[in-house]
Amino acid sequence: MDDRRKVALITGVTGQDGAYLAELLLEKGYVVHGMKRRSSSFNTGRIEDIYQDPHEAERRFHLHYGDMTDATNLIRIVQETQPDEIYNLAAQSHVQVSFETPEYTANADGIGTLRLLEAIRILGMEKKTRFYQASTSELYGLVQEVPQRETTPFYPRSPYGAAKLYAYWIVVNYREAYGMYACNGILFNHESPLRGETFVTRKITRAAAAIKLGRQDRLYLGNLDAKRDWGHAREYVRGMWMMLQQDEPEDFVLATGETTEVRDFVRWAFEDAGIMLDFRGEGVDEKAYCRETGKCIVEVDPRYFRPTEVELLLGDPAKAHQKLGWRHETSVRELAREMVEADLRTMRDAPIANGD
Ligand code: NDP
Ligand code: GDR
Repeated sequence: MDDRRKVALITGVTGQDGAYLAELLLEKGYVVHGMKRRSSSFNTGRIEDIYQDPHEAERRFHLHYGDMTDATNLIRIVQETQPDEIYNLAAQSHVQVSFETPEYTANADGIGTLRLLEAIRILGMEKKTRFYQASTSELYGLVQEVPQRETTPFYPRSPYGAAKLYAYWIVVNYREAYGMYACNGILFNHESPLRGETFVTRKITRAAAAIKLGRQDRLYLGNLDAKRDWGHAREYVRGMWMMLQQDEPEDFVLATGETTEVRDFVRWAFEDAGIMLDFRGEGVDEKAYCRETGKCIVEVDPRYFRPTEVELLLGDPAKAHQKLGWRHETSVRELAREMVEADLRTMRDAPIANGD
């Protein structure tokens, strides 16, 4: 039975997108292999629902230990799993953290992508295996054109963006040099209740829930003026799969075509938690107060400012609409509500850990 099923390998399966993609591919009948890092504590919380006991006879979901910085182990995993499709989602994906760990970020996100492509080539699988690369709207960085589309020039503004720029071009090069079916999905920000706790949307929705439940007093944030094109992760992983089902490999932007200030996301998330906010002041002096109690709830802390910032992201998903038939469905307003409701539910049942 398994012989006729498609086989996928997902790096970064324990992350937000990895979890949604694994779920989607299992629904589609794939055998799914996921690569996870060894960690001193459990890091498989997001894939608990699809985890299958290794003793199950009809198992279609398998986990392998691996790391993007370890070439021999990538070669072994690709050889053992013989995937029809590889989704390279593994990355040190936090932009601000990349300023503190630039070399590691370049190694995992940039050279890691090369290692995986080389694994395919060394094993002679260029014609068998299709490759998806998790490229990013961070490539656009300093605004060159709005809205940003596949042809917009890149100008990355962080070690993360620069590492992903290398990955983008090495994917294009391997496609052209070796005829590989390899695609870049240039994805704008996508969020969900599974979003990492230190990305701004989830940091905000968790804080809104915690403050509502009386477990936290204040939320400290950085640049409230930044604008992002935020969509729902579940819908974006569907686009990744679609990119690998075309006749010819191409690069695609996935975005909603709408942009929102961080400040507005804060306002909506707190509103969904039942707290109306008034913003006063500007820049580092900006604060938000609870309309009902007059208490200061949100404060700007310059330690969250980035040495170089990406001020405005707004994507043009026209090519994905036309060629893939992909469209986003959830609005950013609905996304905020879903995330706050999920955080309220989880927090009512469990204690919270601090984090920034
Ligand atoms: P997450 O940070 O949630 O997940 C990243 C995954 O990569 C985790 O499984 C993580 O493992 C794994 N990972 C990190 N470093 C390594 C390494 N050295 N070796 C092996 N695995 C590693 O990211 P998302 O799911 O949000 O994003 C998926 C991909 O898409 C990333 O490449 C990201 O840069 C890119 N992207 C994301 C966008 C978004 O808005 N979410 C937009 C555009 C691109 P662990 O769980 O152990 O930390
Ligand atoms: P981003 O996401 O950098 O766009 O990268 P993030 O949510 O971290 O930041 C979005 C914007 O919010 C501003 N901001 C803050 N950000 C964080 N994390 N914490 C804060 O306290 C805070 N205050 C304001 C940021 O300055 C920024 O302007 C995400 C990641 O998923 C990348 O991997 C992916 O490639 C891009 O999205 C597309």
